[in-house]
Amino acid sequence: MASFCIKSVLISESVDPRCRSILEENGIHVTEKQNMKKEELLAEIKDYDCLVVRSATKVTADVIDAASNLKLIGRAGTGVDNVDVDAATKNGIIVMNTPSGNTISAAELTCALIMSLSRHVPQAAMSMKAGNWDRKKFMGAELYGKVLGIVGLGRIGKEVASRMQSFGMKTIGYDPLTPVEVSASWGVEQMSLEQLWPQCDYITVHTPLMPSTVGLLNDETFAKCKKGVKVVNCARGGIIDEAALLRALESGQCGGAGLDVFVEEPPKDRVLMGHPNVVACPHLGASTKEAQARCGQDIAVQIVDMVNGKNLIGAVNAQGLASAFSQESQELIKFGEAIGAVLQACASSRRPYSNLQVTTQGDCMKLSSGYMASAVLVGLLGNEFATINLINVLNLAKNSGIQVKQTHCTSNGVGGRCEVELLADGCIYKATGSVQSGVPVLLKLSDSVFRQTVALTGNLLFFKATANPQLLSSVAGALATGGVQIESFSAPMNHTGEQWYCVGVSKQLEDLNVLKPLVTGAAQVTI
Ligand code: 9EZ
Repeated sequence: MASFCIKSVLISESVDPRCRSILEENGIHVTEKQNMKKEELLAEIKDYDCLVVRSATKVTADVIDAASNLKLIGRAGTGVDNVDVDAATKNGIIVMNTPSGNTISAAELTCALIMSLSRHVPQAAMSMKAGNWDRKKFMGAELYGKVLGIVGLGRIGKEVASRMQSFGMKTIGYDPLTPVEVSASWGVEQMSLEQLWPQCDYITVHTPLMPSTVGLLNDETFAKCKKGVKVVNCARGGIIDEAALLRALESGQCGGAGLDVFVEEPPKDRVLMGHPNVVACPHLGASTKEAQARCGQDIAVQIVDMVNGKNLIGAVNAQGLASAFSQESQELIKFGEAIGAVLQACASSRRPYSNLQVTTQGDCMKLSSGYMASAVLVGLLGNEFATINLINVLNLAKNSGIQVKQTHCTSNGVGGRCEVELLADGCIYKATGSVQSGVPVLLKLSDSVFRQTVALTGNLLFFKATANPQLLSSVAGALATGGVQIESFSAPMNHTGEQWYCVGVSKQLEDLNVLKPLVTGAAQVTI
């Protein structure tokens, strides 16, 4: 996609130096400016194609609105909590994170907190520093033979499992996305949360924060746990409800909590952290040299791979578009945009658009089935929204009341092709085309099948008329009078009734109305 050409990157925080060098080795100009005030960032950001941040830069809607050239926001880290993803999506900006760079560090800190809870190491160390020698107070329990419940079995949950298995813990878990056989192959027995709660001596959460995971541990679920259960949250603040946790600690229902993350960071209310059975860290999950180095490198490699059309990894707001960034897709996207532009020209000022149906057919169109409707919409709506692209076009279409339907069917004899049907102000416009030898072509417009395929490039004039002996010469005459030369011509196969014709022309006709006495419909487009 031409619009994802990235030439300049602003790094607004301390990110591993390999990030800069990887970007520069790939011909991207990098500027590093740390500790900018908001006003400075607002002024600076407009010059760049891409912004790379860690956690300190708050990429709010006003920053995004000031960023007139921005195409990509990259976060060197897991999650995008400091980026307004909705505002970025509206502006057609991809938001990307590095989902795997922190995995080992987050898993290791989780294990450190589990061990701290079993042997009271932090409390004992504080007691020693305070001049005490208190051996009774810090009686612990072995992890060996105890049950660890792992809620969320992604990368981090899996690494926690293998580490705690080496301590002889039994690992059970739950995840809505990981198949039972997959987790079983790493020694984690999956079950429902209802079955899991009462079995656990320890529970650790490794889920994203979303409506279904806010307060996953709450008054109700704590009540289903073993008395004295110990819990760890190194994932996101709020997965364990903080007020319910404090109540469970006070009643003894919860025997201890290891917390690295909080609803508010830093937390103003210190009561929870002050509880003697709470071991808390100031969000240190990713705070290792190795994780920072990996995330810095990962974000640079991901940006370079995306720009080179090799791969799309870590994007959070370009779902279904991954295949659009491959080299093979560039022609298919151009085709979709071209056919959208043809329909836009044919529908002229007929509004509103109410329905768009895009049907891809055959193996060579399969790759595009995830984004073809978006590509067509970019061509169709391109004149109406200044900053339209594949990232934001589905949102724009939805907000304009256009129902979009996209289907793919395996080839039924015909080669790869794409049919598009547009309902505009009650009128149906249809176009069918494909990509032939790398060139987007139109095969059919409404019910007119072209005898020669129409290459969708340059200036095209379409007109609808009933065949008659004077038709072509009179149209040619009108074009000549307008100073327009004919470069190609495509006639319909069928000559009965009203049919569409296409003329490749040297430039657009200044006034289409000169064709009015000769034809029943006309449209022109430049691709
Ligand atoms: C939700 C989840 C895990 C969970 C994990 C992931 C999308 N998603 N949801 C509820 N990756 C446990 C309970």
